[in-house]
Amino acid sequence: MSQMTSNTRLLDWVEEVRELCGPDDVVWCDGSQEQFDLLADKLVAAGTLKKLNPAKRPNSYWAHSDPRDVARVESRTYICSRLESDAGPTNNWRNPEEMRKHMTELYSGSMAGRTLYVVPFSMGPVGSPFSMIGVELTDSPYVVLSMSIMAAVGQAVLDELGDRGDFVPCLHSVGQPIKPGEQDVPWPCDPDETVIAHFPESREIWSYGSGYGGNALLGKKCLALRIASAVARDEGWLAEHMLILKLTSPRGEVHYVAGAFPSACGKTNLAMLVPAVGGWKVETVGDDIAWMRFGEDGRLWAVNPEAGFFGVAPGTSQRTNPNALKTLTKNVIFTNTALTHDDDVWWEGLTDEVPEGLTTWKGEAYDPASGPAAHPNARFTVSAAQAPQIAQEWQRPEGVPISAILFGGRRASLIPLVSEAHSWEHGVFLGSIVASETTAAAEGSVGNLRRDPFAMLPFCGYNMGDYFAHWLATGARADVSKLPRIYLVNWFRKGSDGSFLWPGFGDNARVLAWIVDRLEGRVGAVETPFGRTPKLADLNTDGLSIEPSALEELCSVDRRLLVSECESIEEHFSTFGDHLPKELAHQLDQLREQLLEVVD
Ligand code: SAT
Ligand code: MN
Repeated sequence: MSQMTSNTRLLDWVEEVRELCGPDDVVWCDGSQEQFDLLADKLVAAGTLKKLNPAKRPNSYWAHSDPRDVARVESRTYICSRLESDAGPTNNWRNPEEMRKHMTELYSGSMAGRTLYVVPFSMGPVGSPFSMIGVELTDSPYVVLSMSIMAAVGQAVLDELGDRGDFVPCLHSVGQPIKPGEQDVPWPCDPDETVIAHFPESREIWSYGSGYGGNALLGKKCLALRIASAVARDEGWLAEHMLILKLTSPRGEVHYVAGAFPSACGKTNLAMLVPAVGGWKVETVGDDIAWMRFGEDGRLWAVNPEAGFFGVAPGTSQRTNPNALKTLTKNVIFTNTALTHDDDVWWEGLTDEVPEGLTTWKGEAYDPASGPAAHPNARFTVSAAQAPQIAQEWQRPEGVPISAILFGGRRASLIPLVSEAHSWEHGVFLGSIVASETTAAAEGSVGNLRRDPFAMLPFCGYNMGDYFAHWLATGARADVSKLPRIYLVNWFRKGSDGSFLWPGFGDNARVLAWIVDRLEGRVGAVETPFGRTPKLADLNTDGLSIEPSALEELCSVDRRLLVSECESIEEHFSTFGDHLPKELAHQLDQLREQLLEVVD
């Protein structure tokens, strides 16, 4: 297909990349179903995709990657700002000119024997003033298909771009040119040379060597978080790694809630939650990214810039996330799950029994002795529009007004089930100290805590100390009475016997219900060092078998454990040097004062 735009910046850039990378031909993606199906057929013929059993899962495909290319590679992800201090202590930094030189060498001839696809995409609905347009040039048809699910792509985006419109150039090559006479492999990649580079000042993304997920679908983490966070800082809004859900109470009150959780804390499950308490309804607006800005009414409005879900399959089941299973019945690309004998997919946790005759994500006959059947980071890629629980307003250009923001981590001790921040500033402090334990930490042990502020550690496109300051400034210029309230939540608290105190999943709706009661001014609270926690009688426990002592423990803060927590926070804060806002140091001082009270 020939070009479908007269945007000269785009045309010049495509030509420049064609000369550099040397593909055999150039194909423009129009976003049509015909083109999608043609590419899928081509990938089936090449062995990259397998068509799943249409009687079981219509129009769905299974891919299994090179075993060396299975996840994002943070160690090879760079923020290439002019100044190293603008990337900050949590990012890898390279001088932009040096990086361009290095990657230009990598890209030279890298698409030989392949097709260069031009994928115009819009993060956010086409035409919304809040959307951002990108164009991904890629030599991976798998990426084209995935991008077509995760974003609006094609001619409508080019029409919106027009002759002079601006876009974020996103260059991607799997980095495995096909030499004359050579056979292609099903999953080309170049793991030894993989680089994912972001140029926040010129708003460009260059990715080389990986075909997987966040390394290759450049609209997602690269554009909608790393580049967008830098743009948001400059323009006075927030680009966040947050779900957005719509909550309706039995009284018909509607509240929209945003939430940031590090990976493996059940963010997708929460976004798609089926409440265990009668009369409550949760609908999904987004499961991964929220762009938030103040509306004319002074409230904070959030948009989900994505059009699909790129979720982790293992652990997804009828018990943990029935809505996800309903969403995955057709039109899905699965990557690195296991394959059943009758060409359907399976993963650990989907059923208690392991089906006979499985093929593993590596394409081998399943043998329990040689690891899981599905890769732990196996993914599904599916359009959000076909989710039964999608909120009708999920693509509203102006977004939804946020009432509450949740920050959560996986903490076996200390952090209560839920606590409400005293103020925006206190809430920013709580967001800045979000942490997750990689294993069940011994009481008081903080050795295996990973701080993941705002769940943005791998996704903040600039100095994270400055990012904290940006959050503080955002609150400071708002009408306080209209700001969302901020909550710290922890579904993972353990009792002395090492078992979870809280059932989680659908029962997390009980915590959401308490938050709504707080927002509506119906209930009081108890002061703790981390903010206000529920009076136990105010938590809806109908139908829940939980000991009162367990509830009490869940909502309590063991002040003795605060000693090591404060030390750990101090160490975490010290990494930001003079980029740490003084307000956060002050908040830590206030937390320390709680210690003095204990000693007294
Ligand atoms: O691969 S992605 O970055 O899109 C998903 C994730 O790792 O969180
Ligand atoms: Mn994510």
